Amino acid sequence: MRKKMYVGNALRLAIVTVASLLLFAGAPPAVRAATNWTVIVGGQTPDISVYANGFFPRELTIQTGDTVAFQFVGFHNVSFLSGAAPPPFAVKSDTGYDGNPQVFFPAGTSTYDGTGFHSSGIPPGGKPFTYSLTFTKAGRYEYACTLHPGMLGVINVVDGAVTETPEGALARGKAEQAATLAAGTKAYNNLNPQPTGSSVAVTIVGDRQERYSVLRFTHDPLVVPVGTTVTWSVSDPFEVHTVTFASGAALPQFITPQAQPSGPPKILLSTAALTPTSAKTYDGTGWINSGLLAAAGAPSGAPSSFSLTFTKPGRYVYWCLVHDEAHQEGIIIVK
Ligand SMILES: [Cu+2]
Repeated sequence: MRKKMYVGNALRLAIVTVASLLLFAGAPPAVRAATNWTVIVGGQTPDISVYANGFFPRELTIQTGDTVAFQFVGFHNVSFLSGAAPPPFAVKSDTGYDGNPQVFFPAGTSTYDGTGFHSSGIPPGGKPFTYSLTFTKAGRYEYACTLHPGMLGVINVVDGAVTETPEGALARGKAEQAATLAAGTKAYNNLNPQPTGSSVAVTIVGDRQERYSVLRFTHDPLVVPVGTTVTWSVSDPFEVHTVTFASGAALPQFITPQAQPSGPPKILLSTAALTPTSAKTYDGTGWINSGLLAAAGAPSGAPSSFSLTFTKPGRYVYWCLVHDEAHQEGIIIVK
């Protein structure tokens, strides 16, 4: 009797279990697995003439608990400021200016609930770099690259279902990045200023909406008569630049990490690059430097233009000391 009852209970349990499986077979799972998404950080043309200062896709909607892998292409950071002001790029030191550790080094945990300062820091050189952050609370989160003012992205985190797939979002990001690089390339191809009378204006361009910077001065060598005054102006919202005639001298390295007895290295900024010279004319000799130039209204407060008058025929090469590794080099032929 006792044994029979046991068998009967087991049978009932089996029937209930099968019935439950049939009942739930067509329904969605109650708990969705956390999903990984990709955002591309930056981008560049093969010759680095055009630099993408954007997050691709610009805006992404994910579900609470999902992780975003920020995949770096270039010199940027990913910073979630939670409403705080972006940290300045440079801080004053005893010897000059240092790069701000808050801009250069990682900060915060690997989860984000809409509060605190979380940053990737800059990518370590020479290898692919990905920064991953898991979003634990619903909300609309703006984030920034604090190296490039105005380089912004948005992660929307929702508790409900999302319609886009990670593959779809990545394809959208790649298409946005391609459009940015195409717009920048078009701008670069049009950089051929012509002298008007005894002056010529060279504009260093970038575009906040299209999210590019052109890391060149002119597309072709600039040809001017002796006595011409060239005025360089920065209208690129993202970058700082210099106009530097070294007359054959070695170019200083703009950023030099200096190891410390403990903790992270100091980030030394080149005093030679930061310091403007006073000469107003150039005859092919000596060190001429604009110091940092930035678009009007940029957070650095740097001047936006620099002028130089060419007094002797010759072929002169000049550089931006911030972007010389990206080959930001210009040529002026004075006849
Ligand atoms: Cu530059």
